[in-house]
Amino acid sequence: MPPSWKLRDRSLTLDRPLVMGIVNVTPDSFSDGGWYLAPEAAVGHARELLAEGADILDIGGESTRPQSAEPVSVEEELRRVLPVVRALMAERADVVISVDTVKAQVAEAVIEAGAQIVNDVSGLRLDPAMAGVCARTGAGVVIMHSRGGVTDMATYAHADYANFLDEMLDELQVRVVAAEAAGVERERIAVDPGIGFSKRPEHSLLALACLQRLVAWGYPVVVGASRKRFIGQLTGTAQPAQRRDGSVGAAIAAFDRGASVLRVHDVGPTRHALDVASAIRLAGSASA
Ligand code: HH2
Repeated sequence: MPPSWKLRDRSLTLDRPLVMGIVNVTPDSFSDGGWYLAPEAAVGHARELLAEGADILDIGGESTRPQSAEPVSVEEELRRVLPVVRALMAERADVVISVDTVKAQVAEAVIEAGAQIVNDVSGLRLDPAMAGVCARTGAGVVIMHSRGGVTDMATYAHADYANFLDEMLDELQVRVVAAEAAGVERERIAVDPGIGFSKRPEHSLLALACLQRLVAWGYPVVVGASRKRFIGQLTGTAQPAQRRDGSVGAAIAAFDRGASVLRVHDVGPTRHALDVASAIRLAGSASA
């Protein structure tokens, strides 16, 4: 039996890498803020990502953009996200939607509207009610490593480590243990090293280089390196939208080290690259 990830009312088979396409319904996201704030624009973008081969749509209404992330109220976040989720569910009930939020009330309402996954960049840390909502609804849960609050988690404010890998893995493990203690089933949990979150470029590189240590825990691993700052530094691209090719490189390196889900802006190119990389892996395992 291939491994799988249990979600609210279905499972995803992990026999090939999955692509999670990003739909930011925000005015201020670092790479595409404001482009898809109108519900029709976000739904149109989501349709394009599905046509390009997205397996999951990750819909978020609050940015963690470095330096300028503005906290958003529950009402405002729901006003941004719910119409998009409802319109997509009305069109295609089979679409797998993940809600990118740190707020339990937002997660609960969006699951009620049809989402399958809660993607919490705080690792269920910032809202004490979040783990309970995840446990009660039976949603799939992405537990990501970060430090600090929404306004500074994507900065270097908390990026001081004596031993980066050990500390990052220990802190993430604490969050996984807390989720399981609150009743979230192990089969519903995926983990994410949180590329760029409280991490300098060298930390992001190390998290990717040593991803196998996280993969070894046995949970599906989600990686979101798409268009992030370390890619800009490595490729000399100031504009996030210019970082597509570097992002595809990061996705392939993550897949090669065992990542199961790649969270990306550029779904089509990533899908093609992953199809080739996974065919090469399959051919290798068939001949072994
Ligand atoms: N990165 C961002 C947001 N959510 N979720 C997971 N699981 N992993 C990530 O690496 C991750 C995430 C930041 O990227 P983006 O959504 O493009 O930007 P913003 O936070 O500015 O909306």
